[in-house]
Order: sequence, then C-alpha cells, then structure tokens
Amino acid sequence: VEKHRWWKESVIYQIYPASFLDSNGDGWGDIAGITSKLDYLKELGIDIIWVSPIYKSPQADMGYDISDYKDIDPMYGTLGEVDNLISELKKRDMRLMMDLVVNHTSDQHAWFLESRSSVQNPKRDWYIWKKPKFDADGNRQPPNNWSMILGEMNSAWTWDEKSGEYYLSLFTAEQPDLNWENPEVRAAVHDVLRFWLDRGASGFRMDVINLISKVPSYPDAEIVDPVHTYQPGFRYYANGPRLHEYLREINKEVLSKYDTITVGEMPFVRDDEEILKVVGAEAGELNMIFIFELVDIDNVPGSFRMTWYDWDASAIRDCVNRWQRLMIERDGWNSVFCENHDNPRSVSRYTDDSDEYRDLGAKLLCLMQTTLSGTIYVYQGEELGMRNVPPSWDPEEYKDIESINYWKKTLSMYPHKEKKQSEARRILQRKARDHARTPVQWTSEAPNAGFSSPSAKPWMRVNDDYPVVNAAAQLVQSNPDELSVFQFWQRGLANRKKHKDVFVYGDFALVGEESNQVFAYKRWSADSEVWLVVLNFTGKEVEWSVPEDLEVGGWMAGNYSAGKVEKETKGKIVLKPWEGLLGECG
Ligand code: ISL
Repeated sequence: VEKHRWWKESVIYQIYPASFLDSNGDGWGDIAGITSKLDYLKELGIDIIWVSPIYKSPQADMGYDISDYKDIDPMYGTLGEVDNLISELKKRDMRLMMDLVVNHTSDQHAWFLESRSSVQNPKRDWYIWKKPKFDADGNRQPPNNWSMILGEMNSAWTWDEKSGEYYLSLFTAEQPDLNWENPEVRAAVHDVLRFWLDRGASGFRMDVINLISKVPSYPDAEIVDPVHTYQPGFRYYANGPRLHEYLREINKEVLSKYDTITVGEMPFVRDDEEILKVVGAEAGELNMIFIFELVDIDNVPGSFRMTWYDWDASAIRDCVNRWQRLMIERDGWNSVFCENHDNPRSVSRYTDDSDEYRDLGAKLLCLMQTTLSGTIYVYQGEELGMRNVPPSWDPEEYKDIESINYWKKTLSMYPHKEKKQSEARRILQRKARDHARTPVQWTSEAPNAGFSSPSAKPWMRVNDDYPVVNAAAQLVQSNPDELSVFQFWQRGLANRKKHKDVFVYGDFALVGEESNQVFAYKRWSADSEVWLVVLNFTGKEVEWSVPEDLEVGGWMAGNYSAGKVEKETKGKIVLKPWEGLLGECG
C-alpha cells in the first residue's frame, strides 16, 4: 500500500448541518454552530470535517437539490461565515471537505429554469429531455420504465406539460439530472470545484458521482419487481460508458492543480475491476469511494432501501474482508464507515440499542472501524452512540422526502390494508433516513438537548433519549473504570494514529473458523507485533477458540473495560454479548 498520504491517515467527521447545532435559535443548525464545536471535534481526534450541502437550496432533499453552487443558503449563514469556518479550521490544523452534488441540480437552479423555458433555449441540452412514448391505447408514457430512487414506485422521468417533453430526474422531480455529455456542463462543474478550492476547501465528497454517465439509448430496465410499473434502472446509469473519462477530466482540469482529498459516492457497483479503475493508486480518478455493501446489508439484493433482508456476522466479515484485500493486495484505497445521513444509526442496526447493550454495541463498532484500513468517516452522533428514533413515533414525525413519498404511496395504494400499512411502518422504523437526522444531543437540557435554545422549535424532533445519551455526559470521566462511547472513540482513534503502520497501512487476515457469530481478524506490519481483533456480533455469550498459532500476550482493550482486559489468552474463551477485544500477539 502506498504510504504517507494525509488523506489516508486523516479522520473525517460528517456534519449534517441542519441537525448539528443551532446557534441562532431558529430551529435549524448553522455554520456558526459548526464553528463553535471545532474544539470538541479536535478533542475527539478529527482532522477533516465534511459538511453536507449548505449551498442555496429550496431544501426539497435537504440541500441535495442545489439552486446556486456559489452561495450559501441563508438558513445556514453566509459565505463570510464559511471563510471564518475555514480559518478557524486552519488554526487547529484541520480541513474542510465540501459536498459536491453535480449529478443533478435543483429544479430551481437558474440553469434548469432556462433549460425548461423552451425547447430552443441554449441551455435546453444541459439536462436530459426526451419525447414521450405512447402505449397501445394512446396513453402518454415516460421514455422508459426506470423508477425514481427516492420514490421507488414512481417513474424517474418528470413530465413537463409546457414543452411536451419529459426530463430525467433519477432522485426526485425536484432534482433534474444534468447532461454530462454536454461539454459546457462539465466546464461549469469544473468552475464550481475551482471556486471552493480557491476559497480554501481541501476537497470534496462527490454525491452519486458514478451516475453521471448514462447509457445513451436509455433502454428499459429488466423487471425485478412485477408488482410495480417502474423498475430499478441502475445497470444503465451506474458507472456508465463515459464515467472514467469524466473523472479523469476533472482531475486534469482541476484536482491535479491542488492538494485535495476526494471521495466519490458510488452506489450499485460491486465489480472489483470497475472499482479499481476509480480508486487504484495509478487510476488518477478519485482517492476513495463510498461503497454501500455494509450499509446495504439489510436491503433485499437488487432493491433500494425500503426493504428488509436478514443478515449475520458472516455477511459483515465477507464484505470487510473483500475490501481490505482490494486495498492491501491491489493498492486501491477506500473509506471505512458504518453511518451517514442516509442510513439508520449503526448501533440500532448492527447491534442492540436497548439500554442494556447500546453502549457496548457502539463501542464494538468503534473497535471494528478504528482497526481497519481505509480513511475513517465518523457521522455526527455516532461518537455518542446515538440511536434510531423510537418505534412509537408516528410516521408524521419523519421529515425526509424519501420517507414521506414512501408513506404517502403506501397509504394511497393500500388505503384499507392494515397489514400493508404496518409492514410499511416497520420498514420506516428500521430503514428510514430520518433516524440519522435527528438533532445532535449536546446536553441533557430540556427540551432541545442543547441543539437549540430551549424556546426554539427544532426542524426535527429531538430523540426522546437525550437525558441519557448526550455529549456533556460523555465528556466527563465520572468513573475511571468506565469509558463513555465518546472516550472510547477518542482512544480508538489515538491508538490507530499511534500504530498507523498497522491499522492504516498494515496487512489484514481473517482469523479462526468461519462463523456467523464472531468476526475476527489480525493486523500487522513488517516491523510490528500482530494485533488481534475479535468481535462478537450477537447478543449471546459465544465460545471462541484462540487459534494455536497466535500467542496472545494480552488483551489491551475491550468494550467491557476501560483498561487491560482480564481474560484467558489461550484455548477456548467465552465472549460476552456484543463483546469486542483487541489483543497484542508476540
Ligand atoms: O438508493 C440508494 C441505495 O438503496 C441510496 O444509497 C442512494 O444511492 C443514495 O440515496 C444517494 O444518496 C445521495 O444522493 C441523494 C441524496 O438524497 C442523498 O442524501 C445523498 O447522500 C440525491 O442527491
């Protein structure tokens, strides 16, 4: 693995600005709120913050629908406040990563308003417009059967009555896809990148960047779901024919002239060779990607998010193993993450978020992430073990456009079917993006947990558990024998940096028998000891045998204890529910 790259060793913290910290009492988080918490983040061990979109936006999809790439939405602040944030970051030797959303714009972006205004407009071709098709009965139909990603029962095409054509809108009708085939569009995007790099940003998280090139014939997708009219079409727009050309062009025109970090969101693609074309050391495209294998672990394969699929530790093991190999054996690079703003809370999803196990579960996942190769991304609140919203919340509390579309569609399709509705409720309770979007719980202060002033009404309801789960309670070490989730992360990140030859750049191998309960691996480098990580991904006591060829000197850390762990180092050991161990071997 190619060493000594700052973007490989850095720890990134994702901020979802609406829910981070509200400094002016309007119920929405803001830039000044972010700036006021930089010391907290520094203390945790963070080097870079990635801020989800703060540009001007009608907020149809919480800022992932941008109407001006070079200005800030007033609800978040001003360009001057971003400059101030950047200089405060620099003082602390930290950096800023912007969120670049250029597969689509808002339907209120000036480019789209022009494009929509008439078939002759010079910007018509900046978006993807197509004539309707007609069925046997003469009814108007979209150009193909692709479904919408954030409203999976709808068509991906939106009808424009005025010009008599459809435009492609893969995510929602408010997010028309840009036409990257048009060189003017690409030049305009390059210009946006330069604007932010010149202002002092250090790089970009690139939203669904692998969807920018579509198969030009726009073929119908195969039917995977006969109940619905529209079908997932990602075979025809994920890693399309010109993707690599476009990415290399971004590099040549812009990135190569700066010292940047780039991470591309890359859903729907699992092919090793295709991935290495993007993130291989010599690829010249992106530093790393977000691949969704781990966070899609409970989706029905081939489907979108609003589905349920059972999984166990062996699925985690297979997925992590594959990724560690791709990095280490083939000199690729990648990101390590369990959470983001599009997924439920990891402690609720991969472990047990009951009062008894929440703390242990969060630490188990921390132990795993801080001992794997890849650039680490911590999502706001993950360092506190924040959990999903309680099942008792009514679907009306959910604010995300995807959840709202899904719930509305369920009610309209099954108005009298209680069973269908409760199934849909159950899916929302497990999978909705809202779970990660509740305000960060800073203190135990009623009613807004320090996110906003007590008299404000937060844009989204605060999770009921804030009196127990909050940052203030976790910053103080009340009991020297016990670490909070925050302190456990702090230690984990520090240990990773101290032994970066092992945990960032080292070798990786699975350990022990294949198991659907325990996931164990070892890490080492040329001149280091071997480290052993053992993770019990069940809520039961499980017996596990230390392999005979591993001489475990001692268990250095574990999620049940603040210091050295007293446990057998040879033969059969008993792992407690959700127990994770880090051992040093001779
Ligand atoms: O649908 C998915 C797989 O089930 C998603 O992972 C999908 O790829 C993802 O939602 C893309 O997310 C990004 O782009 C969206 C935005 O709504 C998300 O918040 C953003 O992270 C459109 O910009």
